[in-house]
Amino acid sequence: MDGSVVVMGVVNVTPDSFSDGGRWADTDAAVAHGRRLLADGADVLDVGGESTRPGATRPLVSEELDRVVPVIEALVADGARVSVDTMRSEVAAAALAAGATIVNDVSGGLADPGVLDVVAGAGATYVAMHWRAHSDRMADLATYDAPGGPDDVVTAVRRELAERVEAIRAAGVPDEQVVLDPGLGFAKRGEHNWQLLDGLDRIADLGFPLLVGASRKSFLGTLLADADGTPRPVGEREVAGHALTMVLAQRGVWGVRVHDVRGTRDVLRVWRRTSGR
Ligand code: PMM
Repeated sequence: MDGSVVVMGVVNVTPDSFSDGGRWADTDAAVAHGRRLLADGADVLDVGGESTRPGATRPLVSEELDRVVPVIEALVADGARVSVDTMRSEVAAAALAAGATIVNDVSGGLADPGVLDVVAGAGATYVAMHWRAHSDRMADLATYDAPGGPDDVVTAVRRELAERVEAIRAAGVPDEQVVLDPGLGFAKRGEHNWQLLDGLDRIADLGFPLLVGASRKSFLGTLLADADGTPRPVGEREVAGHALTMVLAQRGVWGVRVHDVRGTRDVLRVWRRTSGR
């Protein structure tokens, strides 16, 4: 770690992830990618077998298990700290049995409340992300008041995450094991993501560490659009993501979920060297 920002490197084992085009779709390639991220200095490898891109179809439970379990086993054997990016209790349980220690649930327990019982039973760390619906419906639910309104995106996300915290506590997961995530891009339009980043302090005052995943997301592509409005392609958003990592480190986030671990490490070294940490 640099200073105290956890770098979570993304290992998508999906044929259709928007950000890496499914290049790591088979086990060996995903393990090799995870090893590279580990060598680059990832603190945690986040292994996921379900794409959440808009319009993606959900894999069968058996497909998701086949994708993530062998990758987790191999990376844990290498000494990696592994999280599993899943909304399913069966997958969370199998991943924890395979040696993962963190469950990263983009639905915060809404898609399958059984995830919370699995996490409580295993004593795992739980990342609860703000989410409203699966990707086929989430764009319709990106409805919030304008900033400053009674139900602006910061107020709504804060309230809905607080409700998740109540469910997490009710399942018996101790507060010390919980990390919250505002869920950039999930039932949020571009402007909502920027408003959330502006209002991150109000999410942080719920009292939990925050993880933020901005890496390669489309709101960065829109920010960097050409003069004719063409968004910057996914592979050319890295510098903007790194700039955001610097800002997030300054704001005291617990961790960042990123694709380019090496570049993120560089950013955090500069930040640490200049921030007196
Ligand atoms: N974003 C994606 C997937 N999983 N998990 C957390 N906790 N936070 C995120 O912002 C998040 C996530 C989608 O991005 P990807 O397709 O690049 O993995």
